[in-house]
Amino acid sequence: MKGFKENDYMKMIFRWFPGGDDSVTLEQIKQIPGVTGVAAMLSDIPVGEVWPIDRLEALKNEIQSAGLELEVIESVNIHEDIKKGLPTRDKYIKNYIKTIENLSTIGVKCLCYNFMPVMDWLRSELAYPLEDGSNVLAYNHETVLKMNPALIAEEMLGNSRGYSLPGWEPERLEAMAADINFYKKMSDEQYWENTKYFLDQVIPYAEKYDVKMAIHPDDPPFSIYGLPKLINNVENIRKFLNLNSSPYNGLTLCTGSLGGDMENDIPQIISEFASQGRIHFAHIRNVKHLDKMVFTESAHYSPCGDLDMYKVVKAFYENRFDGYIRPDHGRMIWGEQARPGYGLYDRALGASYILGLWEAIDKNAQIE
Ligand code: CS2
Ligand code: MN
Repeated sequence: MKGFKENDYMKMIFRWFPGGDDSVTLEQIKQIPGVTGVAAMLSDIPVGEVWPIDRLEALKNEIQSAGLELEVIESVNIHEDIKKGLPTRDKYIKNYIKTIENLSTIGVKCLCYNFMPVMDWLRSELAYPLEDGSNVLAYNHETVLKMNPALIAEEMLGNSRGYSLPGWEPERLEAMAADINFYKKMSDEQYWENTKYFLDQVIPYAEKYDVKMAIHPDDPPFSIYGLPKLINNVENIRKFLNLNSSPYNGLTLCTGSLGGDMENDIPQIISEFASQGRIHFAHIRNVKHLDKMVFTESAHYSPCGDLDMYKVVKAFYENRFDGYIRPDHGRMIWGEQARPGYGLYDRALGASYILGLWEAIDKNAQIE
């Protein structure tokens, strides 16, 4: 086995929001040991439009000036017409392909996206207090079902400490209630067909431009408001990857999203798909269940949550994972005022912890 120091396996990166929309700076990220790059996005480009090359170049230059690399784009969101399978989807798919070409031109090799209908991730609380005095994002299924879908956006944004929330674009929010009704009438199989249509159009270009597509799991990993779910358990992930068998049709393996369902065996899921070379990007975080479908996010350290982070990291290591890893959401600690889930301190602790596990597993492998 090759050594950790050669850094042939994974690259540790950190999510950063450009355009003054982050309390965390690139200079701070640069000081986290072992973090070499970022996952970023242009949040002001309306969903469905081509990401202009000059904007991407400027973003890359800004990141490189701070001594970091722009490794992953998280996310180029999918226009709702594509997910709905409307005739207008072809125009948006064409734009998506052009964006992939532009990403390739500036040297980005991995694109994270999701195919969740109507909304991106959802929580019932953005600042749930933990015993240690910190606060975290939390999910309670019953509370969510009682929330008025049309008002969710307002509630979420009202609690976001003034920051935009990734994946919650204003135009998407406006159409939310009507969209939910649309999907309620659509069969799951139709949704899978719409997904395959998108993949079959886009993946050949992802191959051509050498940009790996990495779909993010649905978060939470169970259906809400009658909306279809695709990426929430091992069977559905297999089904998704089989829709298009190219390795460019791959995953963002988010331990916390899949970990929302206590039935999911995360290390086993990682082993299955990493051994097939289908995981390109990993989000690592922990969750703590208070009940079935009721959980809080937690510190990364295994005893703080339900996931065994040693087993998680080992599953990546043993399958020679050579993609990107980032710590996912962290707690809000030490009085930090940042975007919910995306403070500096706890994510930096998470990155160091994951790197520590990786180093220990690697050094142990050398002497065996
Ligand atoms: C992220 C997602 O903040 C988060 O929960 O993990 O929003 C993720 O960026 C998207 O779902 C990927 O498209
Ligand atoms: Mn994630």
